[in-house]
Amino acid sequence: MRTQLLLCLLGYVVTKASSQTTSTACDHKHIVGPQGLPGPVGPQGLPGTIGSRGPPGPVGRAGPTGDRGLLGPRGFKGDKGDKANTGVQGKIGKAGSKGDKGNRGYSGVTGPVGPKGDKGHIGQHGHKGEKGEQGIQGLPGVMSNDTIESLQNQLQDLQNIVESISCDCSCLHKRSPHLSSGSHTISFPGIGLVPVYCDMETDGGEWTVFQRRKDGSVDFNRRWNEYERGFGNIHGDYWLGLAPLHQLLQLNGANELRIDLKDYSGNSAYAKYSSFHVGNSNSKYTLSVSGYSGTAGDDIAASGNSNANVNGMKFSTEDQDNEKNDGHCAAKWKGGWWFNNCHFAFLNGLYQSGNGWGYIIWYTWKGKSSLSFSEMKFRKKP
Ligand SMILES: [Ca+2]
Repeated sequence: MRTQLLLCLLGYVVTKASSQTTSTACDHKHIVGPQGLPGPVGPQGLPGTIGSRGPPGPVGRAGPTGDRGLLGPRGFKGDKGDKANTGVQGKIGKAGSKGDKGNRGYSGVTGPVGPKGDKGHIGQHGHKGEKGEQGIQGLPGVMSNDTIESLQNQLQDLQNIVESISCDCSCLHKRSPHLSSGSHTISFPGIGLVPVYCDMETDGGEWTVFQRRKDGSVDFNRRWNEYERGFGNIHGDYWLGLAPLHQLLQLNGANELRIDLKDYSGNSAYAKYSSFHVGNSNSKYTLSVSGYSGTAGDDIAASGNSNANVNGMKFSTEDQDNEKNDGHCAAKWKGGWWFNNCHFAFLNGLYQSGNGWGYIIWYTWKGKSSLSFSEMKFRKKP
């Protein structure tokens, strides 16, 4: 049996090798051999073709927030905005200062004459001799409002005149504390109404200005009667007058004097005297002055200068020589002043830029170099 099997197998191998088809003595009949051993592993097959793309996966989770970007460039300027609505009205401002006193009103019209009284009744006719009864007296005419107003105005004028008689700027200031610098009219007994200028600001104010040189528009080479009564422009070059000056000083009793000066370069200086008086016309308006203080130097009452000290000197003009000079200072230097022999200060001199004794000078301050401004003023001593 085993032999048969081996023969068969051998046959098989032979046939297989010769690629001949079967037909051996072993493939028929009934001999079944044991199962053969598994063949050796075949060679590796070729790689398969690439399969088709699968479906997209699900969306992943959001990533973390990125860093903040850099500041972008400045944008273009925007268009002009529309006009805003009108604002709300502001609050009412503070009340203004009280205005100056108005001018005096015109006089009122005279009132109409009252109606005539009725005639008396005639007595009855018949009885001889009896006199008729006397008529009733007529009522007086009624005074119109215009008449009353006119009388009130006249009364006010009288009161103003009475109040302003010889009242200087100190006196006016005490009556009207808010009075500002400027001209005011004063009434003088025997002289009448005279305008004066009040300086209410310098050194405490209340100064009555009686001399000013500022532009040369007024000639100061004048005669005695003009210096006595005054001349010039109250707001410009100006001389109050020796007569009203004496009256005001006399009324005040004690006065002080202040003199303000300026040169042509704009420098200022002043001289102040704690005592100041001017006598009456009989004394030729003799000057009494003392108690200097200030920045200009003392050129009118310095005791060390016997020729230029004008304290106690009379006033002189081109037509009145009341000086101590053998010649005639006022005529020579062309202006009225309290000359001695002759002067150091001369504020009524020639208004002109120059150098010499005849100009407006204050020797201790600027020598004989002329000044562009001077103002002499007094006030009642406090
Ligand atoms: Ca003389």
